[in-house]
Amino acid sequence: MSVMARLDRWKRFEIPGRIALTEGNGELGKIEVLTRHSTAEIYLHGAHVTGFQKNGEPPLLFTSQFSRFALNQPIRGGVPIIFPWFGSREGEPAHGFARLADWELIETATLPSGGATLRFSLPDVPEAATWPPFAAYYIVTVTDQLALELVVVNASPDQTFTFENCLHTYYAVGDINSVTVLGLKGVSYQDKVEHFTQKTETNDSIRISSEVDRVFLDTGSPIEIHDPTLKRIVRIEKSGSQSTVVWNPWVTKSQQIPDFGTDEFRRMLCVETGNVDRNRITLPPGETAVLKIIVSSRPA
Ligand code: TA6
Repeated sequence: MSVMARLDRWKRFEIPGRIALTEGNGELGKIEVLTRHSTAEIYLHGAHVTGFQKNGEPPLLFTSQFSRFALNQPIRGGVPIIFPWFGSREGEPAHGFARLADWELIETATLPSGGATLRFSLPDVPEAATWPPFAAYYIVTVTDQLALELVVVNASPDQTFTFENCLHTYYAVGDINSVTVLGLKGVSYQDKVEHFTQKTETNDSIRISSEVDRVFLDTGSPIEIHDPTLKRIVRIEKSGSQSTVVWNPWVTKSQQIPDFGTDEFRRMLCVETGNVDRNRITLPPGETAVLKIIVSSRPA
C-alpha cells in the first residue's frame, strides 16, 4: 500500500492551509504544520517533531542529515519521546518503545492566535503488554512557541505504574563552542561520561568543550541556551519534570553513532526534560502525569 493510502484514515484531520499529511523520508507519514508565526513537521513514527522554525529565524531543532527514517529505528534529532524507560535496558530498545511506535493522530485544531494543535495517542504495542495498563497522549501546539505535552494515564484499577519519561530535544546551535546553558547552578547530577559520578553544578552557566552527558536531578527550573552565533536565546519552560539532561557527544562518541555525522556535534545540543532515575514517576491507579515543555526564543 502506498504511503498516502496508509495516511488516508487521518485525512479528516487535515486543515487546509494549516495541517497537511505528506509522505516523509523513508516513506513514513509526515505532518506539515503551517501557522501565522512558524512552521513545524511531525512524523507519525514516534510522534516525532523533527522541525520547528519561527518565521524569519533559523530552525530551532536539529535533525541529523544521517538520520534513519525507518520503522524499528528512532529518528536522530528533533524531539524523540522517551518512555517508559530512559537509557539502556537489557534485551530492550534504548530509551523505551514510544519513539519506535507509529502513533495515532486523533485530533487537530486551529487556535484563534493563528496557531495549531495536534493530539496523538500511543497505540497498543506488544512491548506494552508487560506493563500495567496505561494510555499515553502527546499534544503538540505550534504558535510562535513550541509546546509539547506528554500525558500518561494509569488505567489499572489496582496497580501503580512506575516509569521514566523524557522529551529528548535536540536544539540547533550556531557553534557549540560559544553556547552557554543557564539554569542548573547548584543542581546535583550524574556524570555519565565519568561512570555516573555524582557531582553538583557550581557554575552560573555551562560551557561545552568536550563530551557532556549529565543527568541533573531534582530540578524544576527553566533552562536557557544562549547562542551568540545565532544571536538567539532559547528558553525551555517546564512543568511535571524533575530532571534535565544535557548531552553533546563531541568527537569520539559522534564517530561511534552510525546515524550521526562526524561534525554535526558542533551544531546541536540536547537539553532534555523529563523524570528519570530517582525522579521516575510512580503513578497510583487511575491517576494522570503530565510532562510539558514550552520552548520559545528571543534575540540575544
Ligand atoms: O540523554 C543522553 C543519552 O542518554 C546519551 O547517553 C546518548 O547516548 C543519547 O541519549 C542518545 O541515545 P540514542 O539511544 O538515541 O542513541
